[in-house]
Amino acid sequence: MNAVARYFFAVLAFLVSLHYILSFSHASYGRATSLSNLGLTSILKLSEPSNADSISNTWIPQGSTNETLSPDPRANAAFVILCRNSDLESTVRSIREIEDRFNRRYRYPYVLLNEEEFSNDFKRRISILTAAKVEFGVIPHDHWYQPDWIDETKAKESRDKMVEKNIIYGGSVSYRNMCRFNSGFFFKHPLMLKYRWYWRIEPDVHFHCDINYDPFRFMEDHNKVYSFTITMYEYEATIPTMWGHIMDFVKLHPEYIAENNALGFMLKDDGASYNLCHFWSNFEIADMEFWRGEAYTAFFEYLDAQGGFYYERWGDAPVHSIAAALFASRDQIQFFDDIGYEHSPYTHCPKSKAAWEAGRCSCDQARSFDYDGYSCMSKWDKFIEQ
Ligand SMILES: Nc1nc2c(ncn2[C@@H]2O[C@H](COP(=O)(O)OP(=O)(O)O)[C@@H](O)[C@H]2O)c(=O)[nH]1
Ligand SMILES: [Mg+2]
Repeated sequence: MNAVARYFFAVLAFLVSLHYILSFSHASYGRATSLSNLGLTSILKLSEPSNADSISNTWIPQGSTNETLSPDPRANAAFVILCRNSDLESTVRSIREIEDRFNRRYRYPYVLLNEEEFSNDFKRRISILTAAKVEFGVIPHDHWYQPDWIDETKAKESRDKMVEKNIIYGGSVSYRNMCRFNSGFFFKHPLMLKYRWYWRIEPDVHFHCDINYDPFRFMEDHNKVYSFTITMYEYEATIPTMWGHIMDFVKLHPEYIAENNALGFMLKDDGASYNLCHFWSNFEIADMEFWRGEAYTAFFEYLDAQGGFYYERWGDAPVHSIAAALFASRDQIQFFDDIGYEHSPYTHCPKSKAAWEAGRCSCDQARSFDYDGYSCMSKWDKFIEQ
C-alpha cells in the first residue's frame, strides 16, 4: 500500500470511529443520522423494531407514571368463558374484540371452562390472543351433569313435549346442564375461587365500543353487585312453575329480601305475578360474593331441589335476575349504557350520543334493541326513576 492509500484508510478509520463515538455519546447526533431519518428504512424495506405494541399493552395505573408504580388499582376480577372445543373460532373472535376494545390496556385474566378437556390446539390459539393470564379448567362432574335424583323418565317426557311445542333447546339435556351450571356452579369452580368479580363472555359476541374505563372498578367503587346491557321477556313455557317456587322461598326466608329491592321491575297484575322481564345473562359483570353468599346459596339450593332445571328448562338468566332483584337493592343493579354489546340477534348500542362518540362505536344507535317491543328497557327506565 502506498503512502496515499495508507493516509486515505487512516482518515476513513478515524471518521468511522468518530461517528460511532458520537452516536453512542450524543443521542441527538445518533437520531439525526439513523437509517430512518436518512429515509433509508422504507427504501431498504426495513421495519424499525417497533415498541408500539408493547407500549399500548403496557398497563399504566391511572394517576401514576412508569417510574412511580403504585399498587395495582385493578379489581380482583376475571373474564369467564364457558365453551366447547368446537367453539374455538367464535371464542377467538370474542376475545379479540374485548382485547381490542378494553382488555389490552388492563390485562384482566381469563378463565375458560368446559365439561371436557380443552385440546392443545384450542389452548394454543386462545393463549396467543392476549398478554393476560389465561387458565383452562375442566368442570367437576357433579357441577355439570344431570343429578341422579332427577327422574329421567319425567325429564324425558317434559323434553319431548317441549320439542313438540317447538320450544328452543326444548329437547337438549346439555343446554339444561349449561343453565344449571351457570346458575349455581361457575363461581365455585376452583379456578374462579380466587376472584371476586367476573365478566361473562360467550363465543361470537361483539363489543361495539371502546371501554375507556374499568367497569370492574366502577362496580366495586359504587357498591354494585350485578350489571346488564340488555333486558327482555323470558319464554314462559320454559319456566311455568318457577315463579311459584320463588314465592314459596320468599315466604320461607323473608329475612333475605333486600330493602329497596328491584322486584317491582318484575311484577305485573298489581304484584300478583311475574312479568317475565329478566337481564340477559350472556353479558354479566357481577360480584361472585353475591352468588356465594347465604341468601343466593339457599335460593339456588331450593330451586335446584325442585328439579325445574330438568323437568322444565329454567334458564340462568331468570334465576340470576330474580335473585338480583330480591337480594340486592335496586341501586346495586347497574345498566351499562356505554358498553355497546351484541349477542345475536340483539344489540345494545349506547343511547347517549356522548358515550357513542367517546366509545368510537361501530353499532347503529337507531337499531339498538333497548326500545324494541320485546325489550324490558322502558320498564326499567320507569322503575328506576320512581
Ligand atoms: N362447554 C360447554 N359449553 C356450552 C355447552 N352448551 C352451551 N355452552 C356455552 O354456554 C353458553 C350459552 O350457550 P349458547 O349456546 O350460546 O346459548 P344461548 O345464548 O342461550 O343461545 C355459551 O358460552 C356456550 O359456549 C356445552 O354443552 N358445553
Ligand atoms: Mg349464546
